[in-house]
Amino acid sequence: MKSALITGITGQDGSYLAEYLLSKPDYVVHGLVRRSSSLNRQRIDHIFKDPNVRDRFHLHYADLADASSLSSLMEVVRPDEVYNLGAQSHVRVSFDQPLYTADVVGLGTLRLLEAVRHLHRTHPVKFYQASSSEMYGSAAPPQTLETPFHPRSPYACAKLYGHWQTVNYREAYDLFACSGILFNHESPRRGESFVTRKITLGATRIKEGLQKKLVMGNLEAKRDWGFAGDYVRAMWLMLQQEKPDDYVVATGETHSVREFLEITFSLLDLDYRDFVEFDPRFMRPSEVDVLLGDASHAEKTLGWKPEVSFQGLVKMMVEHDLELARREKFAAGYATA
Ligand code: NAP
Ligand code: F7E
Repeated sequence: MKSALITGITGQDGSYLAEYLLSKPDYVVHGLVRRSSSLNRQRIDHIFKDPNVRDRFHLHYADLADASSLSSLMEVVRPDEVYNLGAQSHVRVSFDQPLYTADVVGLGTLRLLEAVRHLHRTHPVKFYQASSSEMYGSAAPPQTLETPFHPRSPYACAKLYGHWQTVNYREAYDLFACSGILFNHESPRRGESFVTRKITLGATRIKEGLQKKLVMGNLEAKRDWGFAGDYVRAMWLMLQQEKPDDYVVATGETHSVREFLEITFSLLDLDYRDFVEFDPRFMRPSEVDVLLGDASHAEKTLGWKPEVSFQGLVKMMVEHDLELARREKFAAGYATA
């Protein structure tokens, strides 16, 4: 059996990656969870209910801010593959909490790499780092592996630090360490405060009469949005190659926030202009205007291609959130009946 350790297992990507690895009969999956006052395991609860996989799924308490917890965990699990997906991943929030973000995202990666390096002396380990297209920041599109980085937020600067530490550990210690530079990827499991999910949740609640307005920031920003389920396959493929490398993972299409709004509302037979209001609270001190990735290296080397189109992604999220809104409406009606 192969054993994988995932940080960020309770997040969007962690949950899809755990499912994907467990769909292979030869994987045991260990997830790092941090302590919270109430459990936040909604994205992975279903795995524990699946009799075919639950015996191969284990959670452990640790934290990327706590080096000792990471080295203890590494000794207990002795994983063959480590996927570092844990992060304070919200760009806007990173302007409010720059030091915390740098600690967890930047130094957290270094702490994990150190624990991996120590284990690697007695047990071979492969390492995946969740790097981000945010590292390109204001660099002109299309962004490729050769494009110089120009980060525009504390989050992006911290990710860039993690990226270079990953490259350096590969070069200095001959570690099998890959950095996946992933462009935005979304799903029905996307956190509610990221723009795509905020739109699909808001629009479907408006449709069901549960909300009147949707308050937004910059509608002109453009992103290369893919489906998270497609992107976790690329993470796994990177660790199955003969040599470690860095990869851009993207769809090669870019769309504005305004377009995302238009499509979402029109799927619900609504016009977004009747419901969307501007609030400067959602603007960022420095913005990333256009992201558009070139994934040709991943396509050629990994044989990876996205399967879900942009339109398919929006539809998937709208259908999911419409069902949620209908259930919320039903529950509210039931409670007041
Ligand atoms: P997400 O949904 O925000 O999940 C983040 C995960 O990190 C959660 O499980 C969270 O745990 C965990 N975490 C936060 N602080 C931690 C700490 N101090 N120690 C350990 N774990 C901690 O993020 P995602 O969208 O799945 O993204 C996965 C990774 O890819 C992140 O590193 C993100 O920065 C990066 N990335 C994402 C995208 C994208 O478009 N989604 C693109 C490029 C790169 P809690 O549940 O306890 O909060
Ligand atoms: O914003 C604009 C906002 O927060 C996208 C993270 O996963 O992807 C994500 O970072 C765009 C920005 O994602 C609102 O100004 C307008 O231009 O969904 P987002 P992000 O900042 O691109 C990268 C690749 C990561 O690595 C990150 O971890 O949408 N926007 N109005 C808004 N954004 C939000 N959140 N809320 C608004 O109301």
